Amino acid sequence: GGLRGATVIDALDTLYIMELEEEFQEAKQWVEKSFDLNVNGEASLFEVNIRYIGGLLATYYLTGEEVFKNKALELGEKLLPAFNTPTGIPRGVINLGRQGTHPHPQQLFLDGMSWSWGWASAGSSILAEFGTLHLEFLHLSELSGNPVFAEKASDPRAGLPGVLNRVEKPQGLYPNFLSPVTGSWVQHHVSIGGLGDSFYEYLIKSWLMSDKKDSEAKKMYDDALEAIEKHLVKKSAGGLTYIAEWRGGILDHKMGHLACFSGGMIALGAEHAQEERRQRHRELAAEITSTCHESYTRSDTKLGPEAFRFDAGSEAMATRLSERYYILRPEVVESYMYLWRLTHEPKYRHWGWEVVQALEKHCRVESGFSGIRDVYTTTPTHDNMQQSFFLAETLKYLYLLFCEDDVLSLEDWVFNTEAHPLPINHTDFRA
Ligand code: DMJ
Repeated sequence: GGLRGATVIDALDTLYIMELEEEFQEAKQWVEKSFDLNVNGEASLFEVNIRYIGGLLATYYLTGEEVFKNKALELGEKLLPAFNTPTGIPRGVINLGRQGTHPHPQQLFLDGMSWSWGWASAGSSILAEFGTLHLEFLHLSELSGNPVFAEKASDPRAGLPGVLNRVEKPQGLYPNFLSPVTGSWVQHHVSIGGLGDSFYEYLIKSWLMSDKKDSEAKKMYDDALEAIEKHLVKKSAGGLTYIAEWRGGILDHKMGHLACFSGGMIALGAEHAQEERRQRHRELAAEITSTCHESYTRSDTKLGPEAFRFDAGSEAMATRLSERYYILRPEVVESYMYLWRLTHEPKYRHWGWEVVQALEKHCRVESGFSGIRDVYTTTPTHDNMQQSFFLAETLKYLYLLFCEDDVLSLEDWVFNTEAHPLPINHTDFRA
């Protein structure tokens, strides 16, 4: 169910940046003529925001063409009912079509237009979902002149509810599940990978996008990173630095592929850290990126698994059959791109090139690229799926890794969590 055309919209800015004019025009025509926003069915607030709104906004800023702005604003308005909760923390799922009906009537906390994921504990909202709205929503306010978007995205931390600042954080860490009704944590699972990841990313990027004015976001980022360093950053017996997950006080010595974005984020944050942290964070970013590179080089395909572990004698390798797949994810090359731009150490380009070759060798199929089911075999089978983030992120970050620094300069742009560039904001739209 839900919106169609994720690949077309996620790829728009990549096509534009790569100067693929014909393909871009074809995609634009699809947006003009065939993109239907009134679909009845389940849509993820988070995915609609990062892939569709992010993609449309970035394309608007790059091209100045009104159609992209208008569609982004229209979609943004359709997401607003999800924020209708006692705490202002939005629910994860929304129906963009007919109001008052939904496909899963048995689901909890239904209010007719939005509801919580069936799989998330007790009707909770997810940190990486409600914490990944700020960049796009501030731009929606700026472009529409309507502050409602900025207010909604800011409420969890800054606005009247301010739940995130009030709620007690175990050891300063942010668990991944929060009740949008009571504003308390529903489970004590902390992760810088899936379910947590882009919450941290949007704190530092909100501050950067506000032209360094959103000091609250910066402080939350600094404090969160301090807690992560203290409680989750570990070194393996073989000398590899990694970020573990935390389950109610017990460490799970596992890093998801998703967590590999953190090398880039920490490197970006380090440039703006206080003197005493700067060098330490630069080193941490380089070490994590190197560990993620190890997860690639230790496989037969030279592509990394969905998750790798540091237990039972294992180092940066998947130990479970269910974690051996690679679905064209971008996080490792994303970190290479940031580390290259910030250090200009040639190894990051070499590592990126290894990925290009591995993708060509193992993932290229007749009609595009496909994920693979097992990175630890030289003859992997394909999963016959090309995720939309492959065009939005993986290929864009690889392209930027080999461009000059002034192509989407980090001085002028922040990338949303789906790699859609948004301009650094010089106005005052912060709630
Ligand atoms: C992307 O949709 C985004 O980067 C998101 O933040 C996490 N997962 C995928 C890519 O792996």
